[in-house]
Amino acid sequence: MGAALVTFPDPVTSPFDAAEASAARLAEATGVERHDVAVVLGSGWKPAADRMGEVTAELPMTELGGFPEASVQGHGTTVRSIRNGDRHILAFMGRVHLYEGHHPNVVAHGVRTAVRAGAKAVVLTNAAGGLRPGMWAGQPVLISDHVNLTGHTPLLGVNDERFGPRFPDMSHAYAPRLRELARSVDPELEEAVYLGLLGPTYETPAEVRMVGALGGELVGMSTVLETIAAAHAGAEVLAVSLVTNLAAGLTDEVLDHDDVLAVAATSAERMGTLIADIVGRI
Ligand code: 8IG
Repeated sequence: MGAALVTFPDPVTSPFDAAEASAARLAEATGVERHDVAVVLGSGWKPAADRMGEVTAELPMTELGGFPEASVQGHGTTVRSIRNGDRHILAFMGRVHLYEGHHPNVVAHGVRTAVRAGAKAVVLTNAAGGLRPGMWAGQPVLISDHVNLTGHTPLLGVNDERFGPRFPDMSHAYAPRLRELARSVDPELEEAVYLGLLGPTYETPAEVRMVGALGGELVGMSTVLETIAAAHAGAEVLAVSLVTNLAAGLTDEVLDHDDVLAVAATSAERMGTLIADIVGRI
């Protein structure tokens, strides 16, 4: 008799089972039974992880199962378990994007794993283009709401009631309580509507005008699917964009990812403190 072939649940066909299995691996690998808060660190936000407490474990995301191989991701993204007082923070040191060719359920797998690992709050960070007059490169902005124009959703297919309802309410997707808490940490934080596109191109000038006409004040290529998955699963979401450029067409400058990263690097220190302070109070 051959041994039974044991396969890891597929986040595409069994997102709940995959998240449950990854959460179990996380508990085993970190020795932490439950994580209280999850943080997803996007471009330019990684230094924030160094300010959130004592790192008690760090492992490649691929070790949890359900995440794309490192070769596809380009570099080995890790996940950290961080102790802050009596809190356990789960920090993803990067994310998976739709434009890399991944299924929406793969994009949402980290957030779902965090929720199954116990996280009641999910903090999402990203770099984004800013459209609202007065926005400046290096400015952190709270996301108050979103427009999902990616054309995708992590809720496609048969709904798994173990996560949440078929038709989740999204009127408070970005938790008012957490936004208030963030503004109590930094009263100068502005709020804006984030419009999510597939990418990977930045917008043409006509597309920037479209984004503005549709109510977008920030534009980017991430976050919206993770917010949908977290809200569906009943977690509170806080999301912060670092404005790294004025959206194309609003300036004469050509958008370059290196410029985006340079702005992020300049702001890293401040963003780290901001997120650490917020996470410490959630
Ligand atoms: I950073 O201007 C960053 N990410 N779609 N547009 C889109 N994504 C972005 C932008 C931008 N800047």
